[in-house]
Amino acid sequence: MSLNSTPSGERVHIGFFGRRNAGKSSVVNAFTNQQISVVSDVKGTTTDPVTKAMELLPLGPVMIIDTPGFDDEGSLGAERVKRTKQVLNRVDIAVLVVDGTVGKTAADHELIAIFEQKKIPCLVAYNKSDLTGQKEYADGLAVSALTKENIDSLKETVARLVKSEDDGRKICADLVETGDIAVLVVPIDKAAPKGRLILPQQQTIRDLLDAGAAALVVRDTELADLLVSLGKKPSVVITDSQAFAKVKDIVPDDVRLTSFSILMARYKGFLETAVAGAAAIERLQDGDRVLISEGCTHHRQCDDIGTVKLPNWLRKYTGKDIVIETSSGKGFPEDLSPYKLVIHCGGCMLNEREMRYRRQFAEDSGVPFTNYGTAIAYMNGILKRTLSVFPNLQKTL
Ligand SMILES: Nc1nc2c(ncn2[C@@H]2O[C@H](COP(=O)(O)OP(=O)(O)OP(=O)(O)O)[C@@H](O)[C@H]2O)c(=O)[nH]1
Ligand code: SF4
Ligand SMILES: [Mg+2]
Repeated sequence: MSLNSTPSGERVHIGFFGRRNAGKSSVVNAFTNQQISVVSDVKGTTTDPVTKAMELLPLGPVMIIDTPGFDDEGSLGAERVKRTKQVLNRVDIAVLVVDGTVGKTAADHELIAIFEQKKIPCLVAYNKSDLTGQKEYADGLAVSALTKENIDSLKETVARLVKSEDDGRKICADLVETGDIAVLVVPIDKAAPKGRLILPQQQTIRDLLDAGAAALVVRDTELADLLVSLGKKPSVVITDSQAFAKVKDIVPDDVRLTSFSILMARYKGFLETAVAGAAAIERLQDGDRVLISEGCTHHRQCDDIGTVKLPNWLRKYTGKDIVIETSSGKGFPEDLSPYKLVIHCGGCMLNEREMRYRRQFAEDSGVPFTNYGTAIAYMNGILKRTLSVFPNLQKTL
């Protein structure tokens, strides 16, 4: 991901689904006007989901996902169908590509049922209109990947399905007034990426600027001096969760204190779940399993928090012999029943639908779900304080 690009979590994810040979990959290529996916007349050409981030007019920043056919057979086919099903947890909009010369089949109806169940807006594209000659369908569009007929209409219809991009959500702009000062504490240690800030920090700064507030970014080591030299009290101090233990003693009690990950949890709509989930740490017993889940595999931005620090803190805080398991990237266990708690990272590389799915899945499985920042604040005994910026959340504690 380049520095200036839109984070994948903020892109509208558009998935193309359907039977083998329906022309999914051909439609993806026509839709994007790029050769993203391999096309052939052999059934089962696309064996893994193909993902491509791009700017697409009139849609803006999108993530295009081509998938393997949903009717694939045999054990290998079942594996491909499984991967396609995983994609279904993160698409915002589904395009069902139907081979117009065949019409809808059982696999297509099964897909439509899944879209409905997951509340994914869906659009049917009856492909190969150059062969069928049919121009109208009651429940979809006649398109041809070959002649590009109606591909523009397909794009416009998808664009209409995309909810307006600015849905009014704020990271912290609603917590400050114009002219306020927000102090952002960013420890620069070995874990900090070279030469830049991580995404939640960049997004928070941008949000503060949008609100007309000043964002003062400082290391934990210079925080005390900065607070003394400031002419007025900052409106809020936002810290990296890892520096909580130190920062909480430096920031005066009457100054609001919170963390990037708590702000991001609220932004992504699961702060209340995370707060309730953190309380489960108190109930952990010897031999209990805890799943620590990271949204990316590169481990660059979050370094060893999930693999080393959190497990150590958990064992130290509870004094119990806890079994820690980890998952990373797009993978997430299909069975959460062995776990007493899921602690998820900020999920900055995952889109909201995927995070919502994981949270919902944990809830459906009866497993408490929290995130790094909330868990760390809880174990530091300052969760209540970090939530004081959200007065209506206090009662959850
Ligand atoms: N005539 C015609 N042929 C098409 C059209 N779209 C796709 N095809 C042909 O249909 C065949 C399958 O196309 P693909 O795009 O590979 O189909 P797919 O759905 O991605 O197939 P899998 O990856 O195997 O699941 C290829 O031979 C394409 O050339 C179309 O609009 N018109
Ligand atoms: S581990 Fe999670 S929060 Fe950290 S960079 Fe990856 S997706 Fe973002
Ligand atoms: Mg294909």
